[in-house]
Amino acid sequence: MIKRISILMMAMLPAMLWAQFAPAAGLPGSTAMHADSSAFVAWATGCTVERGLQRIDKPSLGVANFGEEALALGKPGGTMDVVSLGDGGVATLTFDSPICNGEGPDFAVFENGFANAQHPDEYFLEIAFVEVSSDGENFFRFPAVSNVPFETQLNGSGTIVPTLIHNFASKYEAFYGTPFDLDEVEDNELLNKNRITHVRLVDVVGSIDPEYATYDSEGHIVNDPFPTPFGSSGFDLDAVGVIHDLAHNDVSEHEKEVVALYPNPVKDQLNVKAENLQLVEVFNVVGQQVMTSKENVIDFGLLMQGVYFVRVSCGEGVITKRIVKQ
Ligand SMILES: [Ca+2]
Ligand SMILES: [Ca+2]
Ligand SMILES: [Ca+2]
Repeated sequence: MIKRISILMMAMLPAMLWAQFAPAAGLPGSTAMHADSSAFVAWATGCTVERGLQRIDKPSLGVANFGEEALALGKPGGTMDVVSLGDGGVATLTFDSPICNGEGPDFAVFENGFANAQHPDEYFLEIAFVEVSSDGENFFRFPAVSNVPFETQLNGSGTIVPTLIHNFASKYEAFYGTPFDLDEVEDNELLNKNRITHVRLVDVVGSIDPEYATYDSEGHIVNDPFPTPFGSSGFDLDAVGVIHDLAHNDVSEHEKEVVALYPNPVKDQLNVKAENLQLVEVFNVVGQQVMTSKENVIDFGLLMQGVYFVRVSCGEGVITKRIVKQ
């Protein structure tokens, strides 16, 4: 029995070494999300684009010029309803309600990829890095991986198998969004994953020439169709769909779990459990501040009996809870 298991393990080893990411829309295990999915609760309502060159090594050709910013707003419209970024171009999107980090993916990006008629498992995709910000100034990139070999340049009409790329937008054909889960972005004190106000897409140049190349999170050159010396050069943004936002989710319920005040009611010592505790303020029922502390234990012993509000400032934000003193 043990021998049979080890043979099975060895048979599986090559597949484990060659990381396979989710396959194309319609295949088992695909993460593609159709534009009509009921998971989408909102769409981007603002977009600004800084166009990149049509061909980064030939500035005289000028910048990409297909489409306009408004075409990235609202629901996906497909092939022609896009704004083209050009080599290294950047699109920054905003939303009516901030995106928050709910269960699973939190938003999805739509591009206008299409299948290769000769090789149906391959797609013409122009990919982009995805970054998020909760202040519009500090942006944090999803760790993206490309296992597309980079010894030979994919030419301007080169195609990619979606299983080779992860956390790039876009991985899927038109009308199928690539989902992004905020849990996959590294935590940073300058990023509040429950209040994402901006999503940014940065075109992958795609050249394997080290002078112009862009690199994935593992330091590998990202091989992407190049050159594309025409108006629709680079990533073609169709839409960004929101799955979790503050208008549809009560993140205060989530925040309550990460801050605990006990016992309640309290007689003398109130314990404060919170990540990165910064300040504890105690208010009476008429809103007067009666105590402040930076400690995890608050002495209620001298306070009169009654109801108090304890405001905790910590890494998760500011949370206020009602405490009864006996
Ligand atoms: Ca999430
Ligand atoms: Ca394009
Ligand atoms: Ca569009």
